[in-house]
Amino acid sequence: MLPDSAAAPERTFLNRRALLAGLAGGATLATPAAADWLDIFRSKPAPPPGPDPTAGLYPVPRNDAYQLDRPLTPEDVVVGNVNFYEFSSDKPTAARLAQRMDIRPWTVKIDGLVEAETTVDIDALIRRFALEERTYRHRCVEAWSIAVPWSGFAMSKLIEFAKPLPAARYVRFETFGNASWAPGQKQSWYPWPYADAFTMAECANELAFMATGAYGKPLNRANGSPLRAILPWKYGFKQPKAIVRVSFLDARPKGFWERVQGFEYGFWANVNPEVPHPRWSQARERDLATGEMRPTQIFNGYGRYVAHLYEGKEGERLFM
Ligand SMILES: Nc1nc2c(c(=O)[nH]1)N[C@H]1C(S)=C(S)[C@@H](COP(=O)(O)O)O[C@H]1N2
Ligand SMILES: [Mo]
Repeated sequence: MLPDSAAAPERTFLNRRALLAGLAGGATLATPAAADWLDIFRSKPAPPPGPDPTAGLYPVPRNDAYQLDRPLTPEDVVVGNVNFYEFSSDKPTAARLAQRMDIRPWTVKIDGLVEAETTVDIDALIRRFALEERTYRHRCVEAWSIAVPWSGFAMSKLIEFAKPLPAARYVRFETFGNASWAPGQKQSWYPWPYADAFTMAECANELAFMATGAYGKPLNRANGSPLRAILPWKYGFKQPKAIVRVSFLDARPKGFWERVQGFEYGFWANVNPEVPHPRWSQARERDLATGEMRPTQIFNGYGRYVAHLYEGKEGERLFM
């Protein structure tokens, strides 16, 4: 077994940077680390997942307001190739190892600037809201894209339920911390747990969504079951998976990737073909299923819903 001390943080981080610097346009957030490959051999088979207590709620009626300009990505591609650094930086490995997660019982803590802090059981939370299906485009900062039929509820309903105080300006969503499931969380140079945040206005936008399912069933663990944030006009790294905590804050927190590499990943992270990532162009995107290249659209094509949120903010690093 590779002791964690064998991977000195700085050294590994520098290696990773060096590898990335060598990748012209072949953009990934990081490169599979030796530890990931070791973990494949070490890992025990996942325990058989128990029946999901919300399975009977799906499929849910589709909300036709949000139409795609491309075919839905096949389910096996979306479930089998994921970014979930808690498990691995290699997409199929992460998808496989994520099946280890024990997602019941599961609670979500609501804290910070709210009338009363509370912890709510996920099944009670999911059953509070009428679930709907929405088909959304998803654009990863690594320049690949998918189109997914998510099930869930508007983020605004969760915010309403939480009863924030008027002083609340930002909402932060935090992923679980449990290194016994998630070997990536032993990589101490990452600022675990994964988290990211949005303004109250972004959360209130009609597009902002909490996914509890996809493809007509409960969300696969690999895609962030039992609860994941979706803001489809932003790069995918602004969508924490497997959420355990929702915090209402008066100061803007830094997200996971902003903390790892703030010169490359910022707070707003709105999809924009004209603002290149420091290491690659964002002008086009690769369909994760077919390899087809498409031009990337400003706000991932959702400008008519969200452009107004950023008026007057031109002085900020808006898009990365
Ligand atoms: N907890 C957690 N959430 C995460 C990530 C992660 O590594 N950990 N990756 C993000 C990134 S970069 C993207 S593109 C999307 C990917 O979602 P998918 O793997 O379900 O397609 O999840 C986001 N949410
Ligand atoms: Mo991403």
